[in-house]
Amino acid sequence: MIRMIHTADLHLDSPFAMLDLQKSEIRRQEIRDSFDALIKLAYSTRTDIMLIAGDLFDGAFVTHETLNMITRGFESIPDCRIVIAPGNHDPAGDNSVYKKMCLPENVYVFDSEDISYFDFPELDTRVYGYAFTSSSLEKSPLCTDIVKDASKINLLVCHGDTLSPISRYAPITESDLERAGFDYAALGHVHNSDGVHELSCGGFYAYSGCLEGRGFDETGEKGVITARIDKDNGKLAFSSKFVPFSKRVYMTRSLDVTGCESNTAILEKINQFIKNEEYGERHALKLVLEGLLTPSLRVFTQYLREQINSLFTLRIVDNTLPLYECVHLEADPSIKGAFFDKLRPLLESDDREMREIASLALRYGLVALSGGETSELN
Ligand SMILES: [Mn+2]
Repeated sequence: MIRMIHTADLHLDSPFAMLDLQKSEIRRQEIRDSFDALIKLAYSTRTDIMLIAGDLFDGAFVTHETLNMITRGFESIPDCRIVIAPGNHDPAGDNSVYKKMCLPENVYVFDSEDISYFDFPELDTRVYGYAFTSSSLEKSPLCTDIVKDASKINLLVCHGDTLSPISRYAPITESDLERAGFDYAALGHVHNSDGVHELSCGGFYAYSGCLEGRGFDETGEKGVITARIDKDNGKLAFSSKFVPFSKRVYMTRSLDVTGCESNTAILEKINQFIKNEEYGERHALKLVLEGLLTPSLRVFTQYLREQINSLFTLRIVDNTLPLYECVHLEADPSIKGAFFDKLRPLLESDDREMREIASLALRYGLVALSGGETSELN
C-alpha cells in the first residue's frame, strides 16, 4: 500500500495584483505557509509519493526566499518521492526555474512533452507524466495503451485541460484516460476541484485544485487530495480524501436589498448578512447586491466597502435595478411615464454598463421633469 498526496497550481510568488501592496505581500507569504504545511502533512502521514501537477511557480521570476523554502522543504522529507510535471506557468524549457534549482535527490521532474515515467520498484509503482516546455501545448500527449505493466500501481501526473478538446493547454479527454489505463491520474490546471472521478476501466482521476485561492474565480475551500492505493494480484484498492488547506476562502455571494431606502439601510443589511454567515478575517467576499431599489437611490459601493473592516477583503458589486415601486411610473400618462417606458428595456438590459447608464438617466430625467435641479444629485 502506498500513501500519496496530489497537489497542483500553487502558483508560488503570484503578484496578487488585485490586492493592495500590503495584502498582496500577506497572500504571497500565506501561500508559502501553505507549502510549509503541505510538507508537514507529507511528513506526519509518512507519505510515499507527492505528485505536483504543474504550476508550482507562477512564472519564471521566483524569489530566493521561495527557492530556498522549496529546496529545504523537499530535503526535509527524504523518504517522500516528489514527482513534478511542469505546467504552462512553470514550463521545463531552457530558462526553466527547475533547471536553475539544485533539487534534492528525492525530487523527479519531467522535462519532455512526450510521455515518460519514473520507476519506484521499492513501492511497486510507476509514475507517468510529461512536461509543458513552453506556455502552451496544443496536443494531447496521452496515447493509447500507455500502461505497460498492469500489475504495478500506475500513476499519472500532468498539467492538462479536460474541459475543452481545443484547449491550448494539453487537451486531454476522459476517454484518453480510459484507454491509457492509469490507476490514478493526478491533474493540474483547473483551479477548482470537483472531486475524484471514477473511470469505467476502474481507475480514478482528479484535479486537486490550487492550494490557496487567488481571486474570485477561485472560490471555496482549497486543498490537496490524499489517497491510499494498493494493488493485489492486479486488483486495485483506492481510497482518497480532500484535505482543506487554505488560509483564506474566496466567496462570491449575492444579497437581495430590495426596498432599502438609503445606503445606511443597505449597510445594515450587509452587516447582518456577514454576521449571519459568520464571515471574518479568513474570508475574501465579493458581494453582489441584487433586487429592486427606488430610482432615486444610488448605491455608494465605495462608501459601503469602507464601512466594513471585518473581512480580509470585500468587493461590492451593484447589480440592483432602479425599479422599486415603479407602478406609478408605469401608469403615469405624462411625459414621465413615456420616458420611463422608453428606458425600461435598458434598465432591464443584461449589459451591466447599460443598466447603470439607464438608471442614471432615469434619476436625472425624473428630477429634471419634476422641475428640480440635477446638480443636487450625487
Ligand atoms: Mn495553474
